Amino acid sequence: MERSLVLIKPDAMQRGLAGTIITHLESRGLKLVALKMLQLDEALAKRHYAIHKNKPFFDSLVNYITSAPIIAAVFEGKKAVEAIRETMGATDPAKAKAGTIRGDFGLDIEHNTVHGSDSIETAEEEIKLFFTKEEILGY
Ligand code: IDP
Ligand code: MG
Repeated sequence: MERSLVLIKPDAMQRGLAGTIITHLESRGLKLVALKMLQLDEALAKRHYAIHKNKPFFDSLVNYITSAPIIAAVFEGKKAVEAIRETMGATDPAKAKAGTIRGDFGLDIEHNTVHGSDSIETAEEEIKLFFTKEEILGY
């Protein structure tokens, strides 16, 4: 079964949206198979967002994602990667459809509430950054 990494970002944690976001994803039929709360250090933030290291927003993004605790989760399901991206909505909340997580709760293109892996390959790499095999549970 396909898996994807979800991060509930600092802006969502600070506004008490963690439960709402998890419920939203569970309601889509996605199964929660791993979960932890942590505050990213700079090294892990830079690894997670390595693909963006040459972007003008990279330093600001690392600053933001390390600014408060986050929740990291693995969701499993049919076409989980695509289903989560669809449920999250577009990167820029101003362009995200109503009813999507970012469309309803995102503040701006940086503080956009939630992260979801963008492909099956990326998901596998990202999950490994946050979870050991033993932390991913079957039920
Ligand atoms: P995604 O999260 O929808 O996959 P990416 O392009 O991979 O979007 O960007 C990663 C994260 O970087 C975004 O979720 C957002 O927090 C931040 N970001 C993306 N584009 C911008 C920008 O133009 N300005 C500031 N932050 C950005
Ligand atoms: Mg991305």
